[in-house]
Amino acid sequence: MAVNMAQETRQETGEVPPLDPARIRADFPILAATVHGNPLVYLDNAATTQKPRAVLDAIARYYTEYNANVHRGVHYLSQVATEAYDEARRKAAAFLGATVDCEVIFTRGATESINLVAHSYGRQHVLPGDEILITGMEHHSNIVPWQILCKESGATLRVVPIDDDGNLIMEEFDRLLNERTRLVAVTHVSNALGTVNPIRDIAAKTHAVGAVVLVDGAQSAPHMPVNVRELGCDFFVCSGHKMYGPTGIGLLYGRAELLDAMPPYQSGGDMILSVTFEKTIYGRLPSKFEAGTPHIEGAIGLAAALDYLNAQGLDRVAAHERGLIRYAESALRAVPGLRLMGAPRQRAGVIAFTMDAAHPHDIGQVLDEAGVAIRAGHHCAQPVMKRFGVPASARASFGLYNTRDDVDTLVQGLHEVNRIFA
Ligand code: C6P
Repeated sequence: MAVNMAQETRQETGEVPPLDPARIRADFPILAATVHGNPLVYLDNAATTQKPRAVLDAIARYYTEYNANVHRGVHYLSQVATEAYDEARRKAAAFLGATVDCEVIFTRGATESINLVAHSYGRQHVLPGDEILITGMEHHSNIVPWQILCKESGATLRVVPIDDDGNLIMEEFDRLLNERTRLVAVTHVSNALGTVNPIRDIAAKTHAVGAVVLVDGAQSAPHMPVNVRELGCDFFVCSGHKMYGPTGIGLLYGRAELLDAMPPYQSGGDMILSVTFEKTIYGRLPSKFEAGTPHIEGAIGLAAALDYLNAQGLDRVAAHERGLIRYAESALRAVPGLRLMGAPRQRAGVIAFTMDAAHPHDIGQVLDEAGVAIRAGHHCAQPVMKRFGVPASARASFGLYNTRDDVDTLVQGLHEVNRIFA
């Protein structure tokens, strides 16, 4: 309440103070941890984010105060749990800018959301001779489901290449998009490069040829305000655990008209209106796509995470992280023998690099000794590694609680890498 009043006053005066990472850090118990005797510096936020106390408390409250199954019981606890679960969907819909709540389906994460669209929309609409267009910077989760669909349907997978800076080559996108294209699947932000893609432009062009666009928002939703209607996308997917929420819960946004016409992805309890041995009538949205007991705790925890992000303000989160990334880019460029992977026109969340002196796994290990958590490897984006001619990269990824001190500790660790290996 206090936060909202303060925000309202600031909005009235037009003053938007920057995020205060020190205050934010106090909300995340794990950030007080030490690793190998050093304070934890957590720079692996693209893999998963840490959780604020508000999320941990919301989950504990569910289990200690109103644990029950949802949409099934007439008893008090079930009604309270159902209200909390439905409220979580309302919050998720508002967070993404959906027109109606039932356009948001709870899934296990971005991966399951993409699989749902590939299996349901894809099998219904993609025929032999059709094309699906993806990009050269997709995570495996936004490649493999389309590959499988193409194999099953006789469609062709086309790939928009990326340039040396890690930007999409839009002239190639224009060339590859055509009247055979049924669906464009594109990441909003690359998890391997940090590139922010021009989704509005891509969506407008995709619609002009009569196709639909799925946006993989796993790496954008935690870092910037997202509005699916402003982006103009037909489907949008993201993962709760990358947005300061629990693992095992994610979102699929789909335009109601599209979701309504799609067949179920999985079947079972809670997704039907009636069942006889002769015939089943499916339930309406969103239950048609949520067979079985859902991840109730996950939805409630995610709603708490969205409340937390909203209270900070996504604009302020984006501004804070932009500043941090600029600072990190110039600090990393000053490390001898270090090469940044790509220099995208617009970057969010992620900076990846290689070093002459050491393999990314060795870099990761030396940093770990210093308490610094980064990711080393192919980041489930092997085509990006191939494009840049490396087997792997080291990747620092940022969240709203990271500070310039974190970057300084990272850079110190990289000098140590040079001291040991160079
Ligand atoms: N990227 C990373 O370290 P899931 O696993 O379903 O929550 O998210 C999959 C996924 C989809 N798209 C993008 C752009 C992603 O970055 C990810 C997950 C993590 O980069 C784990 S591999």
